[in-house]
Amino acid sequence: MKNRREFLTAAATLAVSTKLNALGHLPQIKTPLTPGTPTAAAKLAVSTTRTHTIPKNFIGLSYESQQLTDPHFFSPANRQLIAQFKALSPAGVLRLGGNTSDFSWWKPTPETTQPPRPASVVVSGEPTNAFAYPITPAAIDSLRKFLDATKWTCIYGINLGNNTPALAADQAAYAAQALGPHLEYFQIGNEVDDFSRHIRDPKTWSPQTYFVEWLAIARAITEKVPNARFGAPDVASHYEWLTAFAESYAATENPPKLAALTHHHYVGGPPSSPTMTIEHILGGATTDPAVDKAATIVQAAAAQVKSTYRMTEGNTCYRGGKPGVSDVLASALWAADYLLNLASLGYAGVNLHGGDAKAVANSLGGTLPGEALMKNPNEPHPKPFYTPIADIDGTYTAEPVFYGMLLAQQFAGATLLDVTFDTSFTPTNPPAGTTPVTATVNATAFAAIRPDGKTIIAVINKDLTNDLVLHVTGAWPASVLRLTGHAIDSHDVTFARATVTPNGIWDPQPESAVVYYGHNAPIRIPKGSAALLVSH
Ligand code: BDP
Repeated sequence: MKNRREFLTAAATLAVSTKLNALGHLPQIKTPLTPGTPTAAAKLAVSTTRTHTIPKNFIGLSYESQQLTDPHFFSPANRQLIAQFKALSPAGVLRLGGNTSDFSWWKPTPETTQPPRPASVVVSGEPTNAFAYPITPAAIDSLRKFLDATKWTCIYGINLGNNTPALAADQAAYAAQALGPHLEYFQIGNEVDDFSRHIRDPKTWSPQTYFVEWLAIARAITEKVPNARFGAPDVASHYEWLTAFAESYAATENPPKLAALTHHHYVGGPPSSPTMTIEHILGGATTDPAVDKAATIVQAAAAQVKSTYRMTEGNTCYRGGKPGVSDVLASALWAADYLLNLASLGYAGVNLHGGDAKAVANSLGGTLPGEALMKNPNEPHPKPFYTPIADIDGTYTAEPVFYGMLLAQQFAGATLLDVTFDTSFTPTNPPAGTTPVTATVNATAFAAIRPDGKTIIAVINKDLTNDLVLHVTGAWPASVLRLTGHAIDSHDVTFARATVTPNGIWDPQPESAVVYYGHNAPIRIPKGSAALLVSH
């Protein structure tokens, strides 16, 4: 009975996104097993030692604040978008921010006009002040109803680039009362470490001058909203600003309430960069060094100020993503791996960036540079290229990154278990039908115990050459969901229940949905795919 219920729940979750996929290839993608593919082995031991519990609201999306100029976007009428949010997580976090958040102005009444820019603002790079836009109470009221419908919460970005404490506090007060329990916290300023590139004088801009501005606005908001909490400093890549922020914060008497230290992460970019490739985002033999660097710095800073830490905006490739890299199976594997890695590093959550083509283009000065790299500009395409949910010809569609996030979402609320993962294991009797090779396979593994007592194991085979035969210590019956597609560079991706033969090899002809994993029944995970095992 239990098994059936579990199956139905998984099927229901997947059905929503499946139905909405405009390209209509889900859920059955036949096995990507190719006879003769080199097959390496890996051995996984899952310990009973529990590390920490992943928050239920770990998964999140990040959208440009400018999205609020259309009150119909985050609105109860946008049913398809609501369905996609719910399919991704029953309790996710929507972060509003991005470059455009520093170009908004608060328009409480129809008569209010755009205030003059403060004297400290020097607009030079992109986006320019031509992209300034008003935020109205109607947009925030509509957002509240969208959050009611999705049961998501919100991290609300406030303009630091072109704002005054008084106007910021008025907008925050409205947002706090309108969003009510859906408001997680405010963030003031987006990627403030890069302000010297476009909205502040590089000669004077520093973590210290930033903190003075941040504090003035955070205090003004706290005066009007006494329970207001903040995430900061939301830096792009200069992680030492996290340390500086924590130091200034710790030295401040009676500081505003801090909920989280926040930073961003894009694997690389821009789209025209020849190093922005599938091989690059999947990491080859080395992992992305910026991930560990950011984690080490943010963990120390968060310990100093006793806060959580969250990756509030990121994706594969900055400046809107790259076609053929950010919107294909490789990006789904990247998302699953990156998110589970951050979960194991103790992050409170992660928001991958996306949204509407126009809002993200505006965040970059009006265009998406990836458009010039599209092989066939007439084919329907997700834009921005990295977006988890795309508007394809008027239909909100789950994109590859979405499915990687959906795999990671299965760990939300679960408690991580220590794993030992040997990626250059030599089995004594490789399964029939494989072409064994000795190789270190580029794969990662994560395990957790869910509140219902079931063990889940994710194995992400990022290797582009070798299939992986997984040997798991112990032997339990389990169901398998797999994250796969026709090819590593194909747009069609699915995360669905897999069928396997009794000996654990993926079966192109659906027969059995249960695998007994363990030494005697290794599981084959084709190159460029991932598997999620759920114990019975
Ligand atoms: C970040 C910005 C965001 C952009 C994104 C990108 O915060 O507004 O859309 O990069 O370049 O730096 O894709």
